[in-house]
Amino acid sequence: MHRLRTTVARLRPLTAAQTAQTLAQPRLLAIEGGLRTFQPVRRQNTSVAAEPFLNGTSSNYVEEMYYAWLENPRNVHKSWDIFFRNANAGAPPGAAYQSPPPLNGTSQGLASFQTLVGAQPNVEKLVEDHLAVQSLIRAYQVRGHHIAKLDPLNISCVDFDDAPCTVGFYGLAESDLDKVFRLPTTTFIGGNEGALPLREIIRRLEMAYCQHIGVEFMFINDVEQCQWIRQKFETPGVMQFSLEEKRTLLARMIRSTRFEEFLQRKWSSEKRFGLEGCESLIPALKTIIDMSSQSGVESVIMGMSHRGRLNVLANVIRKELEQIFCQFDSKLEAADEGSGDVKYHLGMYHKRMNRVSDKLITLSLVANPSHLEAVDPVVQGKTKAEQFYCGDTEGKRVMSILIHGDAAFAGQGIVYETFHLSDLPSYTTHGTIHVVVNNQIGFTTDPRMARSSPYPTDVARVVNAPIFHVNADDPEAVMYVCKVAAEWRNTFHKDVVIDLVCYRRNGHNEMDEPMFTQPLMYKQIKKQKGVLQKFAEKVIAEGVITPHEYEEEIAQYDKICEEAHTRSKDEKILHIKHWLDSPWPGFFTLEGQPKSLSCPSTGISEEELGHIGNIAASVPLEDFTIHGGLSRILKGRGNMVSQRVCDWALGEYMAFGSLLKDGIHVRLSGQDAERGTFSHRHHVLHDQNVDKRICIPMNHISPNQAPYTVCNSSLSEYGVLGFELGFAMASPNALVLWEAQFGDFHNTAQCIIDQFISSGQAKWVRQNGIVLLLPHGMEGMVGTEKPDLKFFLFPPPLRVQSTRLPDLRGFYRCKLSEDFAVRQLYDCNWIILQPFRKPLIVFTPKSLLRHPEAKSSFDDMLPGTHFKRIIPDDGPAAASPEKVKRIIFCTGKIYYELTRERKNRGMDDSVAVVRIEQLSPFPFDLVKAESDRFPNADLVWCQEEHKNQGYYDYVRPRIRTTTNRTRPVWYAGRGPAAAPATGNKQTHLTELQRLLDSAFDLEAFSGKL
Ligand SMILES: Cc1ncc(C[n+]2csc(CCOP(=O)(O)OP(=O)(O)O)c2C)c(N)n1
Repeated sequence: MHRLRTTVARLRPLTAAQTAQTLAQPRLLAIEGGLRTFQPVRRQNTSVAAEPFLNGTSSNYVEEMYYAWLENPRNVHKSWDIFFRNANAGAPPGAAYQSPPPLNGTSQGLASFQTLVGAQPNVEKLVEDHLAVQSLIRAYQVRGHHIAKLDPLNISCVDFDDAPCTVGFYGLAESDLDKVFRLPTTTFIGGNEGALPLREIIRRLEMAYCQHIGVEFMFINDVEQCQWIRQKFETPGVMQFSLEEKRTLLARMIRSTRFEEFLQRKWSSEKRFGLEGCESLIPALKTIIDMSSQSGVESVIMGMSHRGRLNVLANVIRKELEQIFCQFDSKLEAADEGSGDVKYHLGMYHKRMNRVSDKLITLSLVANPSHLEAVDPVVQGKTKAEQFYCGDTEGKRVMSILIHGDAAFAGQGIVYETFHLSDLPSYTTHGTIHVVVNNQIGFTTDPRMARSSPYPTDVARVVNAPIFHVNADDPEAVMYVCKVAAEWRNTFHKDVVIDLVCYRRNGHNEMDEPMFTQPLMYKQIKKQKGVLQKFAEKVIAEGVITPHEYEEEIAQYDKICEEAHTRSKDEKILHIKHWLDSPWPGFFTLEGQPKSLSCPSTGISEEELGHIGNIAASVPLEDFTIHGGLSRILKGRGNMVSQRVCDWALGEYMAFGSLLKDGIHVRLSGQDAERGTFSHRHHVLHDQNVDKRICIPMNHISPNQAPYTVCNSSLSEYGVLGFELGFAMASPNALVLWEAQFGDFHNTAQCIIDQFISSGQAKWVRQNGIVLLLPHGMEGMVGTEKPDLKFFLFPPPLRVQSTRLPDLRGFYRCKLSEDFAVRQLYDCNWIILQPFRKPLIVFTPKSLLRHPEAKSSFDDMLPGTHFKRIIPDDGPAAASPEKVKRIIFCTGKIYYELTRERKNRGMDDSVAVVRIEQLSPFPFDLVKAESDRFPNADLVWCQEEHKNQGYYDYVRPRIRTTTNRTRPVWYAGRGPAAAPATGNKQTHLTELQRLLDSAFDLEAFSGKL
């Protein structure tokens, strides 16, 4: 009884508010294979409120009874039979049931009671007892995990329930334990039995919910899914394994454990972030992969941090051991250029036979930076892309697994952002399996200081993902939850979390002393028997394997490691490119070289321009009513096409449309990207009369075109940019663009820019052609933040070589080699021999979207044309260059202010304005040509951004280099400031006028050297 008392005390029923909420929702009830919907209001004619025993908590139970009675009146107790008969016969509210008379006498009600239902036992008590049992079952389902034995150390200090409650909560007593109770359809503990004694009910619930597995799922608002999970964990005897399965499990535990031991023996003073304390991660992942492969998955993409990564590479992905071991040799020479990365960050890709399913499977582990969890959205994007390219619209062939640390999972906001992508149509990967290595510590910080939620996994509840907590010291329980998780994903294609509750046997890394900060925890850990040893003892006792066989298995794996270690000594060169997570077959020559070093013309034919332009100006669907304002916009586009000019929006159409026509997939994603934040794009048209009917004209360009994906994203930068970067990683033959709402918001995704976009190639020899569209420009009207991108926040590698002309062929001889620009792109990051995919960051316009002069002629887009790295002055200044007194170099929208001011001042022939369109790599060759063209001019850089926030510090040394530092480069612009812009329109205009004044004052800089 004591057990019952404590258990029941901790399993409190729902609060009244929770109950009311539950009842307010229509629910599905599974009935003999079919589904039927019912409303919370009973079908009986009798009013619920009028029945004295029917309250919020009882209505579930009554519904159960009612449906059972509908199937067969004999299914329920006689008292219920009479009650439902009376109710269905139209007994008035309150009359279908009446309390039995008090024992000590008669009452007026007795006569009518007997008339209605005949002589009854104590029906009220009966109902209450059944309700109590029902509540108890539900309480186990909801909160059984609170009392499950999840912590191998038994030190968890999570206090789930401090409210006072007693066994009386359910009205159950010891004397009820042997009474038989009918089981509701919301439990599977009965197996084939419909009723059980209370004692057995509790025993089975304890077995299902309170052993080494804690199942958190009752928050899921889908009855079918809850029933599915109940069945998986409640059905008696469901967790059983064949001899073969146990042997495989043991073999995997041996590999996992002995691998770490081997590394420790050989390199005891090297950091490896070992898995000791959570060795069951390896069989866990392998079980998920086996199950998924059996159900048709062909590619698994994984992301994880440092903990156990080498072990995963060795024993899950099966990277050759010698390749791993040789990474410990610090004298090994790198064959590839770039910085390389530490061994526990590198990625991997491997195709192999899965022995359980007998099917081929590709496993990849995405390279990642130190920044915990940053890789999560990248993995999701890559997974989505692979699904997209193989036409896997339901996630049946490609899936992702994300492995997390407990502290990082709870602490890093990117985890939440990634979860919120999980069910969005253009971002879903149709279910991710998350595995948390919950070693109950983050570096030196205890969970009670590291999170406010009881579990590190609570973040997953926002997307209704079931969470399976499991004691990682029980490999069988781990294997079982992994099987269920894989089945869950395969059935519902939704995220699921496995929380491996474990410990960390060593410090954060092998050099750290954990006793400084967690003395008691580590005293306990020192006493803790290793999980392999415990499991081996168990299976030997069960007769699954003999001690001799066990020893042999260990010796065999140790030998494999030793032999690989010997081979690793022969490795003389470290090839980072052997650690690629996303190879691009066909993109390289067989030697891994770029197929071509020339950049073809990006121009397209007049006919194609006209065709795409007309699509952009039309609604290609019949009977589709667009908004009147949009009709005007489309008409305007039509006019531009007939005048052979493009504004930015039409230019975008030409670029995307021509690629699509050539079979290249284009994907544009970002907040409000479909319409465009500034209402210029309108790539998705909405029928004004039919709800959710849309038209994407870009998908009507040609019958054989590639599909165009344009999608509004969740309001996230870090998550969505990471996702698109991952998408772009999967294939070089696609244009993947991410657009920030306003350019300055990119800095909430700075980690992706710094850790992946800027340095990914140098660290991981991995190319990526992601394009960032960042609306930028100081308009003086939308507050202090919106206008400004801080140029200095962008890829530092692209900002090198400021004082030295790049040593590229021909340049020193001042002969402009044709492929200078292409070579220069290759050379960023100094990785010359890679194929040509570079991230592109475009500072896109805002007010220029509608500026009448910001248009380009079709002539600039015809075959033979290229992107212009600079746009020279072609006005009166260019006609007589020797008369020009000043060259103003600039970039972006200030050009239009400058030319307007120049005209107003009548200085068209004395001042040349040169636009630098490609800031990085810096177009030294073309800038040099311009400064040479105007030999008598002084050189000025003009920018609208504040001095410390724009480009001046970047361009000045470079422009000076083009003149061999013989000519100074003056500055015309705002002074330094902390905020990106003033919030005051008038101040903005005054600042602007001041900078224009100095730009055109030909005396402004004289004598200032
Ligand atoms: C974004 C980020 N912040 C801080 C760190 C430094 N750091 C490295 S590991 C670690 C603790 C991680 O704890 P947990 O997620 O529980 O994983 P564990 O190391 O325990 O396996 C910290 C704080 C980091 N790598 N990344």
